Amino acid sequence: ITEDTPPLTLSDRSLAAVADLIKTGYARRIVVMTGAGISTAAGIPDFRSPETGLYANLAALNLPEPEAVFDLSFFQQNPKPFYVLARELYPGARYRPTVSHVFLALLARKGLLHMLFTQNIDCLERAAGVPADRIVEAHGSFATQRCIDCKVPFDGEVMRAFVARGEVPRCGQQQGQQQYQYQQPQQQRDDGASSAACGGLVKPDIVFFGEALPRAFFELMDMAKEADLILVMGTSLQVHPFAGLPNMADEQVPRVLFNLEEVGSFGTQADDVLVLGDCDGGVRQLADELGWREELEKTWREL
Ligand code: CNA
Repeated sequence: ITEDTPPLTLSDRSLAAVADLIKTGYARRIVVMTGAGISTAAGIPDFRSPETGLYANLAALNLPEPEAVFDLSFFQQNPKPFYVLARELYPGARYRPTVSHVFLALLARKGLLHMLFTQNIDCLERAAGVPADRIVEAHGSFATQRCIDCKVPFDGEVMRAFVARGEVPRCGQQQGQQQYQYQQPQQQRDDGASSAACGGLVKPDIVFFGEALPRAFFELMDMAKEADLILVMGTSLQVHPFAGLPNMADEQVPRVLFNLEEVGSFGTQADDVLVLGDCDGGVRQLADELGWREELEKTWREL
């Protein structure tokens, strides 16, 4: 810290000082940015942790490179590896929200969550009780799906059954029939897509490499500038444009990183607090400082 460093708004770089900002009402518009690291404790591997990450596990699928599983042109040629992964990650009974997810739901319940930007596609924030209008799923999610050719949406329950069987759904298989049955296109929708089944591959609305992020991300990203406290949890901050979000607010705005490792520009600003370790542990410490620990554990247990 030099003479040029802007004035501190935290009394020191500790979770106790962060909790004070919240308890005194200074921090009321908390913006949170999350990644795969908040779901690893739920049993969902992240991408990049060596050995345990998804990319490490994909070796068995003989991909040209692990990232190919989220590459649209590869998917068009061979959608199977993606559906192996989809079966693993699919939201439902298998995975339960973590303490970190529940902490976010508490922030929302207390009217302190300005916006949650998540890169995760597992929908565990919703499952923990964060209201949908407080979440921007920056990389999409498994919540909806459509044909990659004609863009016609595909039924969620039929999709779930396909994924559970490890099969690749095609446009027109809404009834779950094994063979796609061709129907003549009947009419064009407003967006130019045909309303009839075309037999194209169906893909969940998660963002593949080279695909545009959802419109909501661009419409709502400026909310990061309105933050009076930023929490970043469980992300390597390697994927852009998401990785730029923690740098959008004014430099005086305190930022807290809950992560196994140091990432992005964390540590360069006077009010950066680095909580290195597993994020559930860090979140429990913050909950202790806030006097919310009992409520956090009870809400998590009773989910
Ligand atoms: P990433 O690049 O795999 O990085 C994860 C980060 O979290 C790393 O820095 C880890 O050190 C850290 N980490 C892992 N476990 C913990 C833990 N228990 N506590 C604290 N930190 C931990 O993942 P990102 O989210 O940064 O990358 C962006 C990709 C990953 C997005 O496009 C996601 O869609 C995608 N992804 C999502 C999921 C999911 O939805 N759960 C799972 C795997 C990958």
